[in-house]
Amino acid sequence: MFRFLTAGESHGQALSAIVDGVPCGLTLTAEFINQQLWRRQQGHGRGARMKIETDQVEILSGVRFGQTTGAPVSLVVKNTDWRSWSDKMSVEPREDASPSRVVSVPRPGHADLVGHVKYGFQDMRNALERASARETTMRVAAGAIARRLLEEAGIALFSHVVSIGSVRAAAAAGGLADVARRAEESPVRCADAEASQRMVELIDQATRDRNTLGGVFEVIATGLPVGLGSYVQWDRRLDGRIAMALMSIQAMKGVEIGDGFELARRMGSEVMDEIGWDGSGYTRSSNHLGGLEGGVTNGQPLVVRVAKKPISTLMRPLASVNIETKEPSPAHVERSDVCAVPAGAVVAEAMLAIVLADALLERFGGDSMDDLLGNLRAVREKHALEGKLMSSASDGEILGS
Ligand code: EPS
Repeated sequence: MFRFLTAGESHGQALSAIVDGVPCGLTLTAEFINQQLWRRQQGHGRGARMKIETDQVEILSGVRFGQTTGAPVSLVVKNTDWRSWSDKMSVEPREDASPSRVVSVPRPGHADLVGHVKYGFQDMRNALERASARETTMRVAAGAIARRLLEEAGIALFSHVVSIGSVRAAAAAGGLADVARRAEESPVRCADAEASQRMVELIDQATRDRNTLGGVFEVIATGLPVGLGSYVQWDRRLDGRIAMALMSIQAMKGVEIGDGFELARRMGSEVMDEIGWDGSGYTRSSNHLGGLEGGVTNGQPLVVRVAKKPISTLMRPLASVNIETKEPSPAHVERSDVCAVPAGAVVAEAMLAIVLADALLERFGGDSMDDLLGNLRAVREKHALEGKLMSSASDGEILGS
C-alpha cells in the first residue's frame, strides 16, 4: 500500500524517489522532509562528503498547496558534488571521460566484486555508485512522509545508539521521551553522555588508525494501535516485514526484536510479558517481546535493535586483487566515513516508519487521511467500550532486558 522506489548514483546528478500509496489530505512540506535529511547527515565520524552536501528535497508531484492529493509523490535531491563528477559520471558517451576514477581493485565487504561478476562491467565504479549508502538519503525522504502520516495517527518514532565498536551505553534508564531527547543532543546519538564521550574518542582513534567502526542502535515506535500485521500468513507477519526493511539498509548485519537473542538464553518463565486486567483493559508486566506477539502489534512500544558492520572502505586498505591483472593489490580507497552508526539509526527510523505506515493503511484503509483516522478512532472506541484496550507495561519506559 505504502511503497517506494529510489534511483540515483552517489556522484550522479541527483537522487530520486517515487512514493506511492500516500493518502489524500496529509499536510506535507519540503521543510519537514529536510529536517529528517539533516538528522541523517549528523554524527561524529562522518566523512568530508557531509560537509559538501546540504541535502534539500524538491517535491515534484503528489502535493498541492501543502496537502497530498493521493497521487504518487515524486522527490528529488540534487548532489552538490556532481560539479566535480559530471565528466566521470556523464550520462552521455564522452571521448574525454577521465579514466582516473576507474575502480579496478574491489574493496572486501563492499559490492564491488559481486557487482563486477554479476553484471559483467569492468569498472566497478558502477557498483560503488549505486551500492553506496548515499542512497539512504531517499529512504529518509520517503520515510519522512511515512513519519508525517504516523504523527497524525499518534505514532512516534525515535532511535538511540546502544554501542559503537567495543563501547556500550548503560541500559537506557528514564522515560522514552527523555532517552529520545538525550540521544538527539549527543554527537553520536547515544542517550548515555559518558558513553557518548568514549564513543567519540574511539572514533577519533579509528580515524588516526585509518580504520572504521560499526555499532548497534535501537529504534522505538510508540502509540501503535493493537493489530498491525497478522499471524495468518508468513508475509503478513510484522516482525518479518520489519526485519526485511531494516536488513535491506546498507551495512546492516543483524536485527533483533525486543530482547532478541537474549530471549534465547533465558527460561520461558523469565521472558514472557504477563497479562493482567485493570477494569478497563489488559495490562502487561514487562516488554521483553518488544511489542509484537504472533507478528502482530500488541500496544506496547515496538523495540527493534539493529547491528551495523564497520564501513568497508578503509583508508589503510585491506588485501585484494586487481581484476584486470589478477595480481594482489591493496583495495581501492575512496573518500568515506569512519563511523556512520548514528546516521544508520536515522535511516532505520525511516524504514520502520514506512513498514508501519504500510501496515496502518492495510488495517484501517487509506484513500484519505479522514478515512484512515476515522476508522482508527472507531476501532479504538470500540475496544475501549469492550474493555479490550491494551495498555503498555512501561508507560513510556523501555522495559526490556
Ligand atoms: C554517503 C555519502 C558517501 C559516503 C557514504 C555515505 O559520500 P562519498 O562516497 O562521496 O564520500 O560518505 O557512503 C559509504 C559509506 C559507502 O560505503 O558508500 C551519504 O550520503 O550517506
